[in-house]
Amino acid sequence: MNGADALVDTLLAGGVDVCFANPGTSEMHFVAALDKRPAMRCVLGLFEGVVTGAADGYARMADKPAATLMHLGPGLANGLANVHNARRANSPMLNIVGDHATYHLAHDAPLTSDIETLARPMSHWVRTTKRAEDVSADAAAAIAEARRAPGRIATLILPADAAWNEAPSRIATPAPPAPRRKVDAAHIKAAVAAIRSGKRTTLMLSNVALRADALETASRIAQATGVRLIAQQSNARTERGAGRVAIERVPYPVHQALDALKDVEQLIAIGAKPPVAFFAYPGKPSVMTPPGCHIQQLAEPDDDLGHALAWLADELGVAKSLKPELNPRKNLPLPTGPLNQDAISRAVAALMPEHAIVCDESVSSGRNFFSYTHGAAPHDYLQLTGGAIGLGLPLAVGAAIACPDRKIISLQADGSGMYTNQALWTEARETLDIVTIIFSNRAYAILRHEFASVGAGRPGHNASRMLDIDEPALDWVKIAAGMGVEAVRATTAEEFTKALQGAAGRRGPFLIEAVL
Ligand SMILES: Cc1ncc(C[n+]2csc(CCOP(=O)(O)OP(=O)(O)O)c2C)c(N)n1
Ligand SMILES: [Mg+2]
Repeated sequence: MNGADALVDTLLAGGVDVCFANPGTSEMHFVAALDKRPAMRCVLGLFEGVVTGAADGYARMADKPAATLMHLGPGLANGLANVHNARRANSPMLNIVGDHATYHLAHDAPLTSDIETLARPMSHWVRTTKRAEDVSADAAAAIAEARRAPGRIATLILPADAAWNEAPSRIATPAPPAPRRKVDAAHIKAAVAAIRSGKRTTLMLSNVALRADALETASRIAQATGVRLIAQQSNARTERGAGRVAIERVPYPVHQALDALKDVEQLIAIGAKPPVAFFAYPGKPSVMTPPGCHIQQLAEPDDDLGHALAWLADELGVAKSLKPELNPRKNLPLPTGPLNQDAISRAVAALMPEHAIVCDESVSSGRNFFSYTHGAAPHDYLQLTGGAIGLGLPLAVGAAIACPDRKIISLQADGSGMYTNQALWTEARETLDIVTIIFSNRAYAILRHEFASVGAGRPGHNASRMLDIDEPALDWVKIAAGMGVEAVRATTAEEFTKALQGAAGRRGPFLIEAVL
C-alpha cells in the first residue's frame, strides 16, 4: 500500500468514484493505483479545461464531487478557467494535482512552479501532502471540504514521493457533509414584514432554490402574496419545462436588466446574489436594482433554501391547499424557413426528450431559448456561471457521465466551442449521449455589441480581425469527424429539424453545425 493507493481508497470510501484526468510522469503511481481499482471510472480529457469543466458538469448533476487529476502547475493552470466557473456555480470539486517528489524541488527542474499559489484564487481549500502517511487523512479532509454546502473547490497537491512511499493501510473516512444551515428566524420575520408591507417585492432565487420542489413553494408564495419571482442571471442548474414553475432570469444586457427590475421596491435574495451588471459600461450603473430599492439577503447559497422557502410560506399563512402554478405541456410547432436562433430554440423546444439536460453556452444566440421552452418536456438547464468561455462542451461531458440515461443537449456558440473542443473526443471515446448544436455565426458576435456598448465606436480593420472568426470558416463537421463524432451541417430550419429528430431518436454523440 503506497500513498497513491491510500488516496484512491479514500476517494472511493468517500463516494468519489469518477476521476476526470490528464496525467503526467509525476502522477504515474496515482495512475497505477487507479488502475488497480475498477470501481473508479477514469475519464481522459485531452486538455485540462475539459477535465475541470467535466468535473463541474458532473457535480451539478450528481450533487457530489468528482476528482480531477492534473499535472503540476502548468496542468492546473490549463484547467483553471473552468475551476473558476465551477467555483461560481458552487460545484463541489476535488482537484488532485501532482508535483515533483519533495526532494526534487530543490533542483528546480523544468516543470517546477508554485502550485499552491496557482491554485489558491480558484480554490476554497488548498493543501500539499508531503508524506505518504498523511495522504489518506488529507484526502478525507479534501473530500469533506469539497462537500461542504453549497459545494466548494478543494485542491490537494500530491508530490510524487508521497504517492510512491509506503503508507499505512488504515483508510480515513471523510466527515459526512453537515446539513445545510437553517436561516435565522429574524430573517424570516423581516421577509414576512417586507412582503406584508404592500411594497412591490421580488424574490430573487438561485442555487438549489431553482430545483423543482423549492420553486413550487416559491410559486405558492407568489400566488398568495403577489410577490414576483426572478432567477439570478446565470445559475448552475434550473429544473424547468412542463409541469414545473416558470421563472425568468435577470437579462444580461444592462438596459434590459434595469428595465426588468425598474419597479422593484424590495428585493429578497434567496441563495442568490443581488443583481449587478456583468461589466461596467461608461455612464451606466453597476447595480441593477433601482436606487432606494431595499435588498434583504434572506438566505445565503449554503443555507437550506427549500426549508427557508417552506418556512416563509408558513409564516405568511400560505394555505397548504394552494397549488403552485405549473407550466402546461405545449404542443410546439416545428420551425420552417431560414435558420436562425429562434428557429433553433423552437426546434429544440419541440423535440427535446423527457428529462433532457441542456448545457447552454450559446452566448448571444440562445438569449430567447428560455422563453420558448417553458412548455417543453421537463429538463434541467445548466449555464455558464463564471463568464469564462470554454465550459459548454466539457460541461456536457460531465453531465452525461453523471446521468447516463438522460439525453444531453449542448447549445454551443462557435467561438466558445473552440476553447475546449477536445471534449468531443471524450464524448466519442465514452459514447456519451450528447447532441451538440453549434451556433455557427462565425463571429465573436457578442463582442461586436460590447464594442459599441462600452463606447468604443465602430470596429475598424484591426478590431474586426479580433471579432470575426470567418476567415477561414471553421468546419465543425470535419472537426467533429476528426474526433470521432458524427456530424451534419444545417442551413435551413427544415434541415436542422431533420438532423435534430435523427439525433433525438438515437443514442451516442452527434453534432449539428447550424450555420446562421
Ligand atoms: C476565458 C475567456 N476568454 C475570453 C472571453 C471574452 N469573450 C466573451 S464572449 C467571447 C466570444 C464569444 O463568441 P462565441 O462563443 O462565438 O459567441 P457569440 O458571441 O458569437 O454568440 C469572448 C472571446 C471570455 N469571456 N472568457
Ligand atoms: Mg459566434
